[in-house]
Order: sequence, then C-alpha cells, then structure tokens
Amino acid sequence: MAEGKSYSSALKETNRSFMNRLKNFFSGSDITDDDYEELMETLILCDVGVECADILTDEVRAKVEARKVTRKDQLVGILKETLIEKLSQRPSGPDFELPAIIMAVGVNGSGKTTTIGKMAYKYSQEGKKVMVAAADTFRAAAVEQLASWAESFNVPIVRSEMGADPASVAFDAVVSATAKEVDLLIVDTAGRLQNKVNLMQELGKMHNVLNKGKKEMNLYAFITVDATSGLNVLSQTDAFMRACNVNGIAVSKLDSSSKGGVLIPLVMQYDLPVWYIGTGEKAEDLRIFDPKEYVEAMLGE
Ligand SMILES: Nc1nc2c(ncn2[C@@H]2O[C@H](COP(=O)(O)OP(=O)(O)OP(=O)(O)O)[C@@H](O)[C@H]2O)c(=O)[nH]1
Ligand SMILES: [Mg+2]
Repeated sequence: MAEGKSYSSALKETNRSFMNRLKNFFSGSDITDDDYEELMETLILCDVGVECADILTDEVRAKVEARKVTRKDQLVGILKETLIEKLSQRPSGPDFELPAIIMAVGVNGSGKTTTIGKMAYKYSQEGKKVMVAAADTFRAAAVEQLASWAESFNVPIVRSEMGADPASVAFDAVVSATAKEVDLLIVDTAGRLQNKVNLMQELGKMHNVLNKGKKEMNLYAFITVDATSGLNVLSQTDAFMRACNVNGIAVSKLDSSSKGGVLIPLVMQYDLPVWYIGTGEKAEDLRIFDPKEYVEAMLGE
C-alpha cells in the first residue's frame, strides 16, 4: 500500500503558524504572565477554541508551578506533553468491528465521498470485501465521483437513478451486502446543512432502514468535518449527533489548513473517537488518528 502524505507534511502550515507565534518561547528568559496570554492567544488562533485554550493554558501553568520551571523555552515541551495527555484520555482511531455498515454524514463539501474512496482503498488493500453505496441521489456528479473511486479499486457499487429516495438506495445496498457477505459496506449520503430540518430527518430515516436490514452486520455512522472550517465543525458535530447515531469523526483537509488545532476541541469536548484524518486528495492520504503523532507534527518532535 502506498504511503500517502504524512502527519508532518500535512501539518506543515499549522506547525509554521504555531511556531511563528511562539517565537519568543525559544529564548531562555524568565516566564512571565504575558507568556500565558500569548500561549492562550496562539491556541485560539489555531482554532483550539477559547474554552479548551483556557483549560490547556491553566494546565501548563499548573505544571510550570509544580515543577518550579522558570525558563520560557521549556513551555513548548510542557504544552506538548499536556496536549498529548489530554488527547490520549479518549480512545482514538477507528473502533468499528467488521462486518460493518458505515454511513457517512456531514455538511456539503466536507470530504465524505473522498474519505469513503480512501477507506474503500484501505480496506480492500487489506483484503476485506468492500462495497459502497451512492445514497447521494441529489447530484449526478456525486454518484459518478463515488463510482470512479470504486472502479479504480474494483469495489462494487450500489447506485440508483437521480432523485430516487436515498433510503431506498440504502435498503438495496444492505440487501446486496448481506447476500454477498461483504465485510464492509460504506454508504455515501448527500451533504446537507445542519439547519435543514427535513434533510437531517432523512438521515435518521436512512439510519433506521440500515438498522432494520443489517442482520449480523454492525451499524455505524461517522461525520466528516473539514479542518479548514474552523470551530464550525463543533456545531456541525452537535447537529449530526442529534440526527443519527454518530460513532466517529473523520477530519479532512488537514493539509489545507494553517490552523489545524480543531482536532483538540473535537477530542476534548465530544465523547467520540476521531477515526481518521485526511492528509491530501489521493487514495492513500488517509491516516488513523494518533494523538502523539498529531501533536508532534504540530509542535515539532
Ligand atoms: N487537500 C485535501 N482535499 C480534500 C481532502 N478530502 C477531500 N478533499 C477535497 O475536498 C473536495 C470535496 O470533497 P468531497 O469528498 O467531494 O466532499 P463531500 O463531502 O462528498 O461533498 P458533497 O457530496 O458535495 O457534500 C474535493 O475537491 C476533494 O478532493 C483532504 O484530506 N485533503
Ligand atoms: Mg459527496
């Protein structure tokens, strides 16, 4: 399997913006109150959010005081340690069990179809029997996009004509997946804004249809959020969690963001594991989320 873009190359821009702002922290002078303000501001500017930035800054300060650290250049190391600790308190990486049906949800353009394509590649490379379903019947291009990923990896696709009821496509897919005894069925859905009530309800209906037909397969849903959308991803996650039973998160486009800190509030505020991060547009640009690798790519090893 090709390697794909690494954490550090995907987070290059985030690393640069972080380090540019924390330049002062590399001098050996004494820590002052201003340094904590600067740390907090930097975290906020990298999309960590005020609430989490506050918690993290307080913890860094408590560690500094407890250890009687006085030099500024030790702050980044303590921040790194604190972040790894915090992000490791929750399970991370994909925790679904095969055979599985996984429904992809999220707002328009968040990276659902691409993430499904990458997953189809990953699991078929690992020798699993994968099937995808194009339950985005809203845009012809969306079906073609999924079909093109599926075709390149020889993965069967269940599709229907435009305008068909997405729940009926989901139903056909689950029947076919059960008959063919696939290990993994991934169901693509049309992007929707979280404030469109009818469209959000439609997701609940699809989830129910999959749940009724799943037999021995395990049913999951995951939300794909775009790292360049900043803290909006938090309200998106809230809304999709209410609409259907979300089990995990994929964060796409980390390579396109210079403020890739949004993983931090996602992990700290939600009881959901981050399954994957997207590090590029290619099939192999999907990484299992690993807090240590992520923090080291952001703050340097
Ligand atoms: N650089 C980069 N681009 C990505 C990544 N994931 C997705 N994209 C790009 O983002 C754009 C939108 O991705 P899609 O997968 O079509 O998003 P979607 O959520 O399926 O969109 P809708 O079906 O319209 O809601 C495409 O141009 C993708 O190539 C990533 O991890 N990195
Ligand atoms: Mg799509």
